[in-house]
Amino acid sequence: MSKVALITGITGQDGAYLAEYLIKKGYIVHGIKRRSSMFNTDRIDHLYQDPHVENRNLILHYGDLTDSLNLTRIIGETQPDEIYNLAAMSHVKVSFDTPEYTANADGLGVLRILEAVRLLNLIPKTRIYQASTSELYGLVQEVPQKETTPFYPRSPYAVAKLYGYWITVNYREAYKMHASNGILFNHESPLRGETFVTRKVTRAVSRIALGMQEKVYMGNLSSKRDWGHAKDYVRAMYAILQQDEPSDYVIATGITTTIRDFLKMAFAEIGVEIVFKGESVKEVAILNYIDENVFIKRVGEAYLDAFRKRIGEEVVGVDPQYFRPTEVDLLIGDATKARTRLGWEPKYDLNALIEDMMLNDIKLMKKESYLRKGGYEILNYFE
Ligand code: NAP
Ligand code: G4F
Repeated sequence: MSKVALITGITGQDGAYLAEYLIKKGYIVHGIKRRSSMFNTDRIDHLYQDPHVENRNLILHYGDLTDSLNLTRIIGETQPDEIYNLAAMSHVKVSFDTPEYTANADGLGVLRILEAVRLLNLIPKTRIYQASTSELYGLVQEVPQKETTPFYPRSPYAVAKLYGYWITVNYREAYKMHASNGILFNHESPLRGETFVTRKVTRAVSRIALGMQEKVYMGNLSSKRDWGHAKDYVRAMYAILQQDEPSDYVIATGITTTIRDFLKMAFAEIGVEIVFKGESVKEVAILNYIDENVFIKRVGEAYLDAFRKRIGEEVVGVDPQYFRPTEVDLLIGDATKARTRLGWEPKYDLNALIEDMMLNDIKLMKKESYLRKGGYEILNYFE
């Protein structure tokens, strides 16, 4: 008999990697997807099976974390062995614009799932993973941050996730549920949403190299993040639910890097050196040097002449609209507990992560540029 997993947030970055990972392990995966006016299944299209196929291993259900009745029905119908609650309004800056919705989905949504499992008498069967976050540490009280470090959330997102964290602990203690928190530090990939900083950078650097964009405007360049690869982090989620006893785990690489250095590394990936000048909102990065062999290998000879002409020009600027009312300045995790108890180790370092993201975005942006040119040709044809 195959094990059954239910993933909320299956259309997101982590949901897509986790679904693929569990299907490879022989699971039947049910996923909850919000209704939207477009398909919005790009990240899992390669896993999708037509409803008429027999013995499907991926089944999607319409649902929403703000809808208790619907969550309870889906959990009752699917009778999952494992629930991975990954759905969330996951953008920290956007949570300042939509604080009530964020509290509802990211905070109360967790309660709805726990309570559904309890009311359906599924406690002996169903194990629950809650997607908790290093944002809980916020204004950090200890460096590096580990499971025992006190929390100090700094955004409506983090405050909502704090509720999610503690209600998971409470249901574990009150009802002996196998419910665990993964306190995951930032993890990225080619599937990362386009408005998170790493993907914004790898897309912009690719577009600048291809002549599709002149400059990218950023927010706080000095904050530091502990970035890993999402592929490594979904392995940890799975390992957490395979433990005999539920518990909470920090998942992190233990290395922290500024946004400024991430930008330098992304440009370096295509053989380009940038130099930062100025301070605060006047800070800019200038295109300083091109290693032409690397540029040709990574981007292509066809783009070199135009790019060479840009030496000495600004390619990065600062726009205060991307600043947050309260910032998390430094995150760096200590994943000793995960390493010792789960045997978890990340396979990707930051260079390998950036290489993976840059290769993907250069390819994607070339395709976008080609289609755009094709689009114009078609328009001209009809004129
Ligand atoms: P993501 O790419 O933003 O995906 C979020 C998923 O949640 C999407 O499938 C989204 O659906 C879905 N969703 C949002 N609101 C929903 C609602 N009300 N009802 C049902 N589904 C909803 O996020 P991610 O990077 O994969 O992260 C997964 C989880 O881990 C999130 O809970 C996030 O807060 C947490 N986390 C992430 C990181 C990280 O660095 N990536 C670190 C720590 C914790 P649509 O596709 O329809 O938008
Ligand atoms: O990429 P970010 O938007 O991620 P953030 O805020 O760290 O949150 C992500 O990681 C959390 C785990 O710690 C998750 F829980 C959460 O769901 C999400 O996945 O921003 C990272 C840093 C911030 O300090 C931000 O101020 O980058 C800084 N930044 C500078 N310029 C920018 C920008 N962030 C964004 N999104 N866009 C910018 O232009």
